[in-house]
Amino acid sequence: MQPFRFVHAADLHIDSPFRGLHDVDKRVGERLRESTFEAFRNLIDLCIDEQVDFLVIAGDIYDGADRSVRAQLRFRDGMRRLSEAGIAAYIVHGNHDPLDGWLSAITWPEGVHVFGPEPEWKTVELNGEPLAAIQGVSFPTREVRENLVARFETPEVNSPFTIGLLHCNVGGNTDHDNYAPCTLDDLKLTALDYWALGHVHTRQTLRRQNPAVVYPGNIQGRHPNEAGQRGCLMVDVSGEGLINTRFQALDVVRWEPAEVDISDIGTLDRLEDAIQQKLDDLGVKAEGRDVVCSLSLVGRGPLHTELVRQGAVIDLLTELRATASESPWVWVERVYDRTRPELDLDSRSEADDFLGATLRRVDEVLDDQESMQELASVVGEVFTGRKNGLPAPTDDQIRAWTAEARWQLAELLEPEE
Ligand SMILES: [Mn+2]
Repeated sequence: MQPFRFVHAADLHIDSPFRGLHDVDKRVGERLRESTFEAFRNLIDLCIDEQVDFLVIAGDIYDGADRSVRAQLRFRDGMRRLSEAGIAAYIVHGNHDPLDGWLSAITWPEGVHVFGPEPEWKTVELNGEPLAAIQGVSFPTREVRENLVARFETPEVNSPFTIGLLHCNVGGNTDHDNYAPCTLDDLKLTALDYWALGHVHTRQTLRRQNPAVVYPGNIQGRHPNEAGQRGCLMVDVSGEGLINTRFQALDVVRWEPAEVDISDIGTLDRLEDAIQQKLDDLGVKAEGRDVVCSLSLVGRGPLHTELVRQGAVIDLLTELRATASESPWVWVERVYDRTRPELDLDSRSEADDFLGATLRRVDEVLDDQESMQELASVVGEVFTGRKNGLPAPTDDQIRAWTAEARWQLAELLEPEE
C-alpha cells in the first residue's frame, strides 16, 4: 500500500462564548472569544503546510446547535482553503452540533464530505488508487443514547486501510455526557484500522494499533479544567500499514494552574515577586501564547494571617491583573487561598490542654484500624446512600480528609491573634 498522512481533529467548538470572563476583563474576553477561530485557522494551516492527504473531524465543530453564522462562514472559509490546496475533509457532527440544529444553506467546496445520520463508506484516492476508506455517522439529534458502533459495517470496499469516524463516549467517561456510549471491546471487534473519535476533550490513546482508538482532545481549552496544550493528531500510515501519531498544538490561549508555596515567604511584597516569577515561567512555557492562570497559594507560614484578612486575596488579584502586560500576557483568573497557619501540630499535640487532647484523639483514630473502619462506614454512607449512589471513598481519601479535619480543628480551637 502507499504510505499516507492525515490529520485527526475533533471538538473544535468554534465560537465558544466564554461568557463569564468577558465581564471581568474585556481584553481577555475578546481574545478568548477569538481563540476558537484562531485555533481552527491553525488547524487548516497545519494541513496545508504539512501537505497531508486528508483531514477528519470527529464532531462538535460548532459550540451550539444554533450555530452562529460567523462560525459557519469561518468554517466554510477554512474548508475552501483546504479544497484549493487539494486536501479532502471528512466530517461528522456530534452532540453540540447535531444534524437537526439550525444550519445555514452553505455550499461546501469540492472535496468536503459531511456524513449523514446513516453510516456510509467514502474512499480516498491518490493517483487513481485507493488510499483509505472512511466510514462515519453524524448525530441526528443532541441526545443519542444508542451505541452507534453497532451500525458500522465491515468494509466491503477494497481498501488497504479503514477509518471509523465517530463522536462517542467510550467506557462511560463520567466527565462527559454519556452520548453514543460504547466500549473499547465494541471498537476492537470491528475490522477497522483506526477509530478517529471525538467527544472527550482530553487527548487519549485508548489503543495503539489493530485498531488504533484515539481521542485527539479539543483544539482550544475553554476553562480551567481544560488546562495544558490542546491540538490535533498528525497520523502517518506506513507502507506496511503501521500507524504513528504525533500531537500538534493548535491552541492560542492556554489555561494553566499554578501553585505558590508561602512557607519560605515572609512578606506580601516577596509573595508578589514569587507569584510574578511563576507567571513569567508560565508565559515562557506557553511559547508566545496567552495564558489564563488559576493560582493556588499553598503551604504553611506567617503570611496565612495576612491572606485570611477580609479582601486580601481580592486585593492581591487586582494588583496582579494590573501588572499584566501586552499580548502575550499571563492573566490570573482566580486566586485560591489554600494556605495554613504556622502551627506546629506535632508539638501542639503534646500540650496538656484541650487542643492537645483533641489532636491526640485524632491521631489515635488514624492509628486504630477499627476506628478507621467505623469512620469509613459513616463517611461512606454519605456517598453510597440511596440518593447519591456514588462509589464509596477510598481509604486514602478518608485519611486525607481526616488529616484536613485535624488542621481545621486546630485552627478553630486556637484562633490566631
Ligand atoms: Mn465536545
